Order: sequence, then structure tokens, then C-alpha cells
Amino acid sequence: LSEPELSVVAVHALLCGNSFVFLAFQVFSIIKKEKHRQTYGLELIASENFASRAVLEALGSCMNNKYSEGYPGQRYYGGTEHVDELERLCQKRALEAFGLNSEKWGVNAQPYSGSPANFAVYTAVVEPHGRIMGLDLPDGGHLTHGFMTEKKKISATSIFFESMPYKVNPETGYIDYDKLQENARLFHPKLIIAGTSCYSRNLDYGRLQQIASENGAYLMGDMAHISGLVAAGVVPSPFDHCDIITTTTHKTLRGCRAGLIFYRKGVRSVDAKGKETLYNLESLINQAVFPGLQGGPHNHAIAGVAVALKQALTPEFKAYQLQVLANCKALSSSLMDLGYKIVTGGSDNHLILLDLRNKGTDGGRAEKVLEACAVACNKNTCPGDKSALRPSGLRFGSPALTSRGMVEEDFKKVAHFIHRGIELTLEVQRSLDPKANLKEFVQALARGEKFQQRVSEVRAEVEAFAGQFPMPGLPEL
Ligand code: DSN
Repeated sequence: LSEPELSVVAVHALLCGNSFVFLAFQVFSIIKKEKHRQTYGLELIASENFASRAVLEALGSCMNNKYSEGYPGQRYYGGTEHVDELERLCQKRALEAFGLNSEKWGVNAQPYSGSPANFAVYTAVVEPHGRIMGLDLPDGGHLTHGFMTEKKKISATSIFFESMPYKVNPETGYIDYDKLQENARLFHPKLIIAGTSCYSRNLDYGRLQQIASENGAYLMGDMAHISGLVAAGVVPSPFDHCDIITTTTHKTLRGCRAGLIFYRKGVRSVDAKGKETLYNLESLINQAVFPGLQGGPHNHAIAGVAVALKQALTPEFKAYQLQVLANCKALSSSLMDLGYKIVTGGSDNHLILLDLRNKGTDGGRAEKVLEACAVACNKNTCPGDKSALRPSGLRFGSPALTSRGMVEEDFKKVAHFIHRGIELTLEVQRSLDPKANLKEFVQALARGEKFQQRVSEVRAEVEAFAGQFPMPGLPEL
């Protein structure tokens, strides 16, 4: 239905007193607007992707209706024979997708998403106020890896556990493993996290394992951003070195929003006398997820994840992930050719961090202009940033647009759209007092006729360009 037709349906529903139809219409029309935004915009947020129709259909299925607290074969509800079969299938596919032997690895498919998965692991293997080391948020780590500021503990990880973040070298942008090792020897963490939210380089899992092991710590990989790349075998695998691995399922993996926790089984270590110590992660992690932190699993999400994992086993999925890498490199080198600085000088994965300090602007202002031009990305701190309130960088990722079929040549055009947005940012800034804050900047952008004219021109070109590429998912929604 067209917009005017939809309005007629809504008015009719109201007149007939059918509030159910009216409420559905309101949501439907919001969904339609979001569909338009996704279709005619350039989605460059590194953690986002477009799920396939099959994934969305499984997610929108009757599996949503079923409660099944517990685990397959041991539930607190009747009528669970089909959800048992589904959860076991999802677990089997999760192990297959990452090439894991079920004698050595198990997986919990119930976490609602990545943050609850991480917290479940901490409560499973670290005692209250036990010590955790993760990459600092301003350096590319995730909130749940223990973020706190000098004044305040922000993440629950830093409130309920003791967090000592590690950092990147502010000059190179690469993780400072030597400093991490030095600090770990003093801090003696119970858990070290090998995971990132904004880091464009492969992690040195071998080095992280060595640091964890000399402190008797568990090494937990958080591969949320890269799990699709790992499944396709196009980046180094954290499974070779970690004891536990968490992931979301909706980023490069292209599933629906959910989480997975993989844990090792069998022998953890052998002492000098040949005595073996076994892992006991399976029961600790399962207990932590349910009944420790969660209630009934989201069976519709488990269905969507099971479908995504099957898709991850196909040759097309591997080709897609190789294209994600190639597109990210094309974006990175095109932006560098246009005079931009990329943190670490490039990327091994699906994302880059653009450092705007040499341009005289910052991520917050540029993000606002790009958003007005229908280019979605996010502001991000750069190594060495003094304040997280005015981050210097922009994070861009290639997964979502690659799912729409874009290749390297298209990403070169994307780089030019970004460049035009940043040029406009600088113009708006030049029209203002250098001390103008972000609110004043946004007002100047909205009020300036010539700025709005430029935004409309870029936006129209972006929409015409983006609209040529097919959108995966449900065409009718
Ligand atoms: N918020 C996600 C990201 O953007 O990296 C991670 O959870």
C-alpha cells in the first residue's frame, strides 16, 4: 500500500473502533520508514548487517510463543519436544560452523545477546570482585570488557568485578602487549578478554594466551565483530588459543540478534608429574546463563541463529566474507588517497577507524553531517584522545553494504560520499566560533540555507546510488 492508502486504512480502523489495526498500522508505518532508510542510505556501522529472508522468517515464527526454561531434555515446561530439537540443532551447527570437535568444545545457544553472554561468563568463572582485564573502551574494547572512567565505574563488569583495562600504543594504534603483560604480572587477573569493538587489526591470540597462562587466568575471546570472518576462515581463529569464546550472531555472522558462548571441555593442563586438570566450564557456564542470569530462552532467536549458522557453512558465505575484507581495504585506501588518516594505517578485517584530528574536526560533528546525507556511521575515540566526550574518529564497516552486493568500485564511490560530508562539516565549522559546541554546530547545519542545499544534493546522490542495490530480508517489510 502507498502512504496515502495506508492513512486511509488507519483512519478507517480508528473510525470503526479497531484499535488493534490502528496500533499495528502505527508500527507498520514506522517499520516502512526504517526500511526506506536502510534501502536508500549507506549503512556503514561496523556492527550492523542485513539478515537474510530465511533468518527473519525463522525469527518471526511461532517459536516466539514457547517457554522452555532449562536445557534440552531438562526443561521446566511441557511441550518442549520441538524446541529441544531446535536448540540441539543450533548447537550442532554452531560447532560445525567453527570447525569444532564436540569432544573438545561445547556451546550454550541461549544468551540473549553479546552483553549478557559476556556477563554470564564473568559470573561463571570469576568470583565477585575478582579481576578482569579487557581492552579499554576508548582504545577499541567493548563496554562490557570492564569500562570505567577516572570518576565513575560505568559498566557492570567494573562495578561487580575489578577491572584493569589494557590499552593500545597511542602512536601506532596497535595493542601494547608488553604493557599488558607487565600489568598482568602485577594485577594477576582471573580472566583476560581477547576481543574488540573498534580495532582494525588481527589480535595476537598466541601472545594473549601466553599472558593468560603465566597468570593462571582464563582467556576469553569475544569475537562478536569478526565471527563471520572466523567462520569463513579468512582471519585467524580465536578457537586455537582461548578457553571460552563469546559472540553475537548479527554482525559479520549475518544472523538475528542473539549470543553464543563456546567453552572448552576435557584436559585444561597437565602438571610436571603428569597429573591432569580438567575443565569444568560446561556446568559453570550453563548454570550462569540459566538459572543464574536469564529466564526462558528466546526460541525464535535460536531458530534464526540456527538458520544463519547453516548459511555460514556455504561457499557463498566464504565468498561474501572475502568481499567484506576486500571492500574494507578499498574504502581504507580510497580515504587515504583523499588525504585521510586511518588508525594503524589500514585494516585486517571489516572495519576502519578514521582519525579526523589532522583535519581539524571531530567524529561527533562529522557523524551528524553524514547522517543528514543518509550515510550512517558512528563517532569513536581515537588512540590518545583526551576526552571521550569529543571523540576524534569515525568508525566505518563494510559488512552491511557488502550484503547488498557492493564491491570495491562501489566502496570507492562510498569514500567520495564520506569525503563530501566531511568537507561540508569543515565548512559549517568555519562559519562558527571555534568554541561552538555540538548543539550549536547542529543548529548551524539545520539553519544554514547553503548547507541544507549541499546536504540535499549529497543526500539525493547517495539515495540514487544506494537504491540500485538489492536489500536482503523481507521485501514486503
Ligand atoms: N555496540 C556494538 C558495536 O557497535 O560495536 C557492540 O556491541
